[in-house]
Amino acid sequence: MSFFRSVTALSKLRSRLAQQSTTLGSVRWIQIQSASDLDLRSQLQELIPEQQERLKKLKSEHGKVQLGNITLDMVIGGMRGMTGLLWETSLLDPDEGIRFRGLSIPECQKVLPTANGGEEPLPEGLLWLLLTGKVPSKEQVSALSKELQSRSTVPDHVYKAIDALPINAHPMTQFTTGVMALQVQSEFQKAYDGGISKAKYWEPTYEDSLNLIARLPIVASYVYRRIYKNGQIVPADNSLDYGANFSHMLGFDDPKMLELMRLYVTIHSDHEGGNVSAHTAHLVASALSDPYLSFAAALNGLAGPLHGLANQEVLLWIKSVVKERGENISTEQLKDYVWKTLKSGKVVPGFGHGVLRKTDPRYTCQREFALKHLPDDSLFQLVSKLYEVVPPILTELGKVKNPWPNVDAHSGVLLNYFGLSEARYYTVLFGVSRSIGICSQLIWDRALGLPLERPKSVTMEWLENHCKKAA
Ligand code: CMX
Repeated sequence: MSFFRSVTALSKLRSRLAQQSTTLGSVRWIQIQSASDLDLRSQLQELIPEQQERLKKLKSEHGKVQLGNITLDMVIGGMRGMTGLLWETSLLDPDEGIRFRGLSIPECQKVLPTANGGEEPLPEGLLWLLLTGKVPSKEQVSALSKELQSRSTVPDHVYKAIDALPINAHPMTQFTTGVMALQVQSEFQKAYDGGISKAKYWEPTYEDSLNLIARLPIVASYVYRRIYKNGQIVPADNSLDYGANFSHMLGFDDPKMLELMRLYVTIHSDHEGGNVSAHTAHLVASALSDPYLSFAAALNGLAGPLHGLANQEVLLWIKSVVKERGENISTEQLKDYVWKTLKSGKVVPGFGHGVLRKTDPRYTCQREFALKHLPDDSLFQLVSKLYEVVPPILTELGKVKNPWPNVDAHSGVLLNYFGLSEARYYTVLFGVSRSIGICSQLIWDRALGLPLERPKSVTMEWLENHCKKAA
């Protein structure tokens, strides 16, 4: 796209967004008028009463409106397709993919502030968007960057807790242990013990959430350097933004890797509320467990191979293909390898999804990044070949609802290209990113006063009897 055309497209998008209604669910632009415009917490403080009213009105006027029928298939089929959660920060369309506060990934790439000279969105900008529903200005994003830096001190006992684990403990186990150790400083727990009123729950939740988001890259990079770099720590560089500083602390300073990390953290942040990690955090927090406890629980779900661990599995699987058949594997040989995996009773990692029914736009934007920055990389070319080979085979199986690649099919080869080749570590990166979406929603959970989550369960006997009566 020419410079002129992209500027025109951007200004059209800006005016479309500006014309949208003034409710939180749609995006607004803000003119900076006072110092409080630069302060995220003050912005939230202003928004909360109007959103509380909005929810109250929905409940009182439409509380009995039906949202669909629950079938037996849904109950025994992992609640697929069952609408059962309120999640404000993002919404997933099966065909289009994720929208963060109404904005698709390409739209976020166009409107969210970037680093100087960079092209990818800054994760701080996405955090602002998810929390407020407004696209932040560059000044707001840089104020938030500084605020996160000011919150990023990790107490010594956290490192000691991680050090107590054997070096070969899975990186996700070490990371989650670090998060649990951070919990010692929970503001929410302190405020609750001190008898804080319900109406104020969101305030210590906000403090914990921002502290947690700020500290996670330090804990995560400590785990990486401990396991893979003989414990040699790279100190933070506070001249850098959130994503770039994370990459720097891991030990990667190539400007393209900094861009990749900004993009990576942004696109992995949130995927509506029903996925295992987001739903777990929301459920645990509904018992008024603080953000650290809730997020640690989410990480344990993310560490499962059908969810976040799939990014590790993809790179290990791709490397096993190369080890067995070489980088120049033919299309026919690749098909055989996919069939071999399936016939041994395993899934093809990185393909399929519980909700999506088309190629994941998080895959597509990583593919675009690869086409721009590493088009000749042999593993990227293998990933491209898999895009042709795997979907027809999964379709042929006849039972796979979505044969297309998901976010995890691509991330590993990008990280590997820039030298972050330790696949077992990849889910930790996903975890750091996920904190942005999960914590944003947890703040709204408390601000909106959402109740304890407690769905009804039934036994097989109950279902049999119910079906007999219904027949
Ligand atoms: N390879 C082989 N079989 C697959 C498959 C894949 N990639 N995707 C789905 N299937 C199978 C399922 O295992 C299931 O088989 P059974 O009926 O024998 O149990 C059948 O197809 C139907 O599954 P589905 O309804 O299409 O998919 P689900 O909603 O049950 O599961 C997911 C979704 C992601 C767990 C599944 O597609 C999968 O296992 N993919 C590979 C792992 C992966 O990439 N996970 C990451 C997802 C993204 C993320 O959360 O990070």
